Amino acid sequence: MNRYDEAKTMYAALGVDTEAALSALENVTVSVHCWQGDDVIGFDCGESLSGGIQTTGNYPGRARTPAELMADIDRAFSLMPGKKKLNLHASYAIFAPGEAVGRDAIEPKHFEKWVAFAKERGWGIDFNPTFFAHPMVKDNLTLSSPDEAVRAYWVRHGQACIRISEYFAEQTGQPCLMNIWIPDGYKDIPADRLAPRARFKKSLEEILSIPYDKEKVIVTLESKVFGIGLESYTVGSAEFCLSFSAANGITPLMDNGHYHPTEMVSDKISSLLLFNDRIALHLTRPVRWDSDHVVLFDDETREIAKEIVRNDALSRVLIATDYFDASINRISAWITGVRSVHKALLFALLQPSDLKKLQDAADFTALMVKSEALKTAPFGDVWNEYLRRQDLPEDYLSPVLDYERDVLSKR
Ligand code: RNT
Ligand code: ZN
Repeated sequence: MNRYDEAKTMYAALGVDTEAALSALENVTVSVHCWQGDDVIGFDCGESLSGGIQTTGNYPGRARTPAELMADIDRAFSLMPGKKKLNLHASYAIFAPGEAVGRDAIEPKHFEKWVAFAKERGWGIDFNPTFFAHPMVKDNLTLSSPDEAVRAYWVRHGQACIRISEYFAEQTGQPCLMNIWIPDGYKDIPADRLAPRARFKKSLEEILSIPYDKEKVIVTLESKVFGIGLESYTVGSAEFCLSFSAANGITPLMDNGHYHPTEMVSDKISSLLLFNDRIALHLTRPVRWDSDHVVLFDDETREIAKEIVRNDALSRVLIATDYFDASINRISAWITGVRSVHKALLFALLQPSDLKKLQDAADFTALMVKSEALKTAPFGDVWNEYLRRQDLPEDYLSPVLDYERDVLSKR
């Protein structure tokens, strides 16, 4: 008997159908962020990263051009299992030589190369307006700025991004999730917390006022607790973003690096599922702050996956990755994070359904014992089978190091 067959029998004894788990996982799409490849720099204005987010490390081999980033995406994505969407930021616009276009004037044509790239590979595209790392961010403010010229500039950027998102959906035949996140906030205690939020509200209403097909463009809004240099006040707080989303029929997005360290996104998913048809996630790994470390197969990632699976919400939770580590091989970082998401989902799919009954029967003794037993069930053998069925190697370090030697080290 091979190891998978043995694992299948062992899981069956626990009341788990490994075949059902494997086929469910094959149908899950993960939206993979492009920005792990180049430390969130993009191609449109060459500004260093700002907005309270930070990439740390200086590992050689960063992608510096669209061609390099596309090559790296190909190498990394080909070693990730499952269905993928490509998640782009507006700052990854590709301009013709000498062309200078403000972020408020970008058009679908600036993303034609990305569309061709995604279409050839059968991927959908998700999109993000880029409200950071740009000279029009004034005093750390964009959509909440009291300077009307600044605020209006970023409203036009948001509107331009809706049009580009619609173009992505039309071209790829898949809806485009367009996520709005702004860094706006204050380092120190503000004198007025209301007016910036009122301006943000007005700006979002203006962005959403342009006509667009809501079947094609799924607008999401991402909240945050604080950013580096913006410690005292964040305009787009959790309460603001949840309330705005509910009031305006858009979708809330939770990034699990955007809460106080003892607050868990895994605990928030069920509440949002009760009040939203769909919710969206940015999966990351915060270490003491929103540090955007590579996602690992850790407790909270598993707990988030369990909440999605056991609430039967795989089709209602739109899963994206969001991390950026520049201190290790970026291709390896990319693959490790996405593989970890799939691992966590597989782990969740391998939970027996009768655990809920133990809770209702107040049998917390058996619940603890059985949950602990599952941690050492032969999960690795089922995971390896999942990879085998997709023609993927268990070991991705060797191909990544080959690529580093042949390509990255020559940059
Ligand atoms: C920042 C947010 C946001 C960004 C990306 C690059 O804290 O998480 O989602 O990481 O848009
Ligand atoms: Zn995020």
